Amino acid sequence: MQERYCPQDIETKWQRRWAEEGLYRTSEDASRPKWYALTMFVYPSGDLHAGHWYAFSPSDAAARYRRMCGYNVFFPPGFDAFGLPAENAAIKRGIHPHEWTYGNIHHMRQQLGRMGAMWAWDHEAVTCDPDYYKWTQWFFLKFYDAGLAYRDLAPVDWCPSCNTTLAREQVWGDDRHCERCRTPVVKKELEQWRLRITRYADELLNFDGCDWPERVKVMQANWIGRSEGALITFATEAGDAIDVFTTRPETLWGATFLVVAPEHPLVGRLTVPEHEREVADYQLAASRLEEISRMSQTKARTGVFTGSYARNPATGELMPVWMADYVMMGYGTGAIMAVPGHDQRDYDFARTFDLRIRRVITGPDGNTGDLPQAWPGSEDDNLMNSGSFDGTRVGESAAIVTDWLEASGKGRSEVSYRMRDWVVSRQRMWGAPIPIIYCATCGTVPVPYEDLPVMLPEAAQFQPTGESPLKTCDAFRHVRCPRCGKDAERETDTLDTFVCSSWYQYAYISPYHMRGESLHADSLPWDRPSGDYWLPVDQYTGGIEHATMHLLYTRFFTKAMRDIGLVTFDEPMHRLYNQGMILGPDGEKMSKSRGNVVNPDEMVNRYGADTVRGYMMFIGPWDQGGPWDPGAIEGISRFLSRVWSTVFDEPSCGEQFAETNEDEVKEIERRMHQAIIKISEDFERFRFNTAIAKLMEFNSVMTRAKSPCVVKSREWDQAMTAMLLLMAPIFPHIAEEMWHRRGNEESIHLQKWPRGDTTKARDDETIVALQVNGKIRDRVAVAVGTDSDTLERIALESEGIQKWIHGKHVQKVIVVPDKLVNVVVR
Ligand code: ANZ
Ligand code: ZN
Repeated sequence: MQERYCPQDIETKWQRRWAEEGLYRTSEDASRPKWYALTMFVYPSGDLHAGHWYAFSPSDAAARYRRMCGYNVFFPPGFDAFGLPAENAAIKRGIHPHEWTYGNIHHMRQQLGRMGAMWAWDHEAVTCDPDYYKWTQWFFLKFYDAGLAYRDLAPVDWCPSCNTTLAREQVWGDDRHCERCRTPVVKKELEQWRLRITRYADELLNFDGCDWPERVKVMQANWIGRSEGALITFATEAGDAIDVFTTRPETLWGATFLVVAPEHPLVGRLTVPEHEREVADYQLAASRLEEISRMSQTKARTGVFTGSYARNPATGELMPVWMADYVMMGYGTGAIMAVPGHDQRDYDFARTFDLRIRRVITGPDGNTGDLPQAWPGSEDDNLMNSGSFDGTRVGESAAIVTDWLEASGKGRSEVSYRMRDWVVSRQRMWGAPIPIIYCATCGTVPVPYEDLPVMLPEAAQFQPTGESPLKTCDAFRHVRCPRCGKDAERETDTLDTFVCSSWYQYAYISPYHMRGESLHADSLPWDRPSGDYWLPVDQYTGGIEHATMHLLYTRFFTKAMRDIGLVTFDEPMHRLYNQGMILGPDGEKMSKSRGNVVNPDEMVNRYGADTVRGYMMFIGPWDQGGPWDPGAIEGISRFLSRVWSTVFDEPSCGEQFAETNEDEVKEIERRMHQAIIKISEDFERFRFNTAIAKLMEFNSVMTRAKSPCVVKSREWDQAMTAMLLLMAPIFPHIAEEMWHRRGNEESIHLQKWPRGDTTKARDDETIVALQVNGKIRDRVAVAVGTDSDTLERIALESEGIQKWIHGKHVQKVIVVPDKLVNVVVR
């Protein structure tokens, strides 16, 4: 009698042995194809929660499967370790963010270890290590040298009472108040560093080489938001030019007023004295609103008249210039020509303020009457009230009108993008300092590559002053200008943490490459031959919440790196898979306030890591997520105990099974091949839940077949081996333990994935339905592939059929091989 399955003992034992033997240490091996399996790294919040397990354990199973299929697999871990929570914790507890972060990392490393994943720990990367962020800064300088980093004004959320910028998480409530002092937040323009992602807008819309979920591509395309249209210039009476971007240049004759954004640079010049007060009040109110609510279709239209007029270049009419918050400064030119007849937002605005509405597109039946609401028009309608363009089909009109605008110097065709250049400045302390120095004589001076990293100070004060501690840290701020040697100042903003995570897949290749060494412009952040071997990423797994920012930024980084000459490929990750979200037992998002958080540590203590892993993968299709089910985890636990006894317990049956039954062992072999084929397919498509269901079924088959004789057969032995191999990616510890107890020396994780044989997997008997005049009267078991003549004879001789055809005339017999025989009688 073997001992019972006790996960706690075997899991720590194997984790220790795997580490000692370096089982998951990874290195280049030209003899095997490589597989770079990347899972989105963690923020070191302090605790690994159920969501992390839900993301990582299936990623690990997929990586392990690849490894068994013969690939040299690279599956590195890391920490996305800069960011605001560390700074808040520092203020709250009076410790340095460094201390808080590294304490959490230490704890989470243990937790990640207990998962039993094949992490390549020798490649771990932590973004807040100086040997990591010196490269983040190096990238910034490379981008700066390539003209991809620049500084200009950009809006930030600003607390007028704390006198500081706020991160998105620090702005609370619908009234958008400061988290610290509750003062309403305003938008303010600050000098900010940006990366020129818009240079790649068109290329980023091309997803060749991305085997990615459709919805991620759609989300990125929407985020980039490419619109084709025209830029049209309107001259004001005072001689200023207002450019507008429109996607409907053909509606120019219907433009009856202009609207500029409250932040538009011309507002000051446009506003006549008697409107100044009103305009200023409106601008302040607008600065308190989020873009989302300004753009809302349902929000009541608000705005103020500036008192100025501009001339419509097509009709020559004077049009009033208004200012309203439904026009965004960040899109197009920040000014629009309002066409109330054909744009609903403009229509509502015109109705609210009693402005002119002119129809310039006919209706479906040539209708030209007044409009009860905006009429967008369709391709086959015609222009009207549009001078010499009357009667032009709407479908062709944009191109025709744009040509005319260009020929007459009133405008030109233009492509506009929703996406802006990426603002990377953060007025925060716990981030990579932007390596720039400002000198009164030399201006903006990049820190020389040799001087990297620009280190974060250890002595900064963390008082809730509302200012970045870097700003008040003189030792950090005061510096000599690298060009002229005079006193100068460092940039005190740090980089957005999305910059750190845009290149981490490259950092993993040779972590802390050139540790402690000084850098040069032509250094490379990884060891060249290693990069040539591993890059790019083959399979990326992670949450859909990163569909736009992170996944777009890392694509941008890769394209910029290619143009700088660092890599030769265009896309960072060939394949992407987005897992779903694990919910609390109540079906709601897990959260401390709801009290529905499942603590994976407790579950591991109780059931063992293999059960928790298996349970995570059994919940349902991985991309769908679902609620935690306390009952179902018991089910996985029982399954593992059952397999254990299938493998080790003595068969309990008596003498009647003294001889091996040929059919029985054939059945075992067949079921084994079926399991291998099905489970392999499931692994290819991340269908872990059905893979586990198949394992359960396979185990039941084996339990039923188990007899003293059968267990001595070669087929039984093979099937047991296959069972353990098939389990290994999902249940790495128990599979390893059973593997060794069965007398194997080498780790199961170094074995080859079993091969399924489709011929041997074929069921060799099938049930054929026997019918008389379409009604089933009998069933027989026959060999698969029995020919039609034989089937016909079997049917006619069967007792069940005989009864029904006795004394009748058989008209014809229809045979569908392997399925049915229908005897038609009269
Ligand atoms: C005249 C017009 C007539 C427009 C019409 C639409 C329909 P998309 O498709 O999203 O690119 N627009 C331009 N800049 C804007 C800004 N900064 N803030 C708010 N709205 C802006 O939208 C382009 C259209 O949105 C432009 O075309 C402009 O209105 C408006 F029957 O110009 B249109
Ligand atoms: Zn200088």
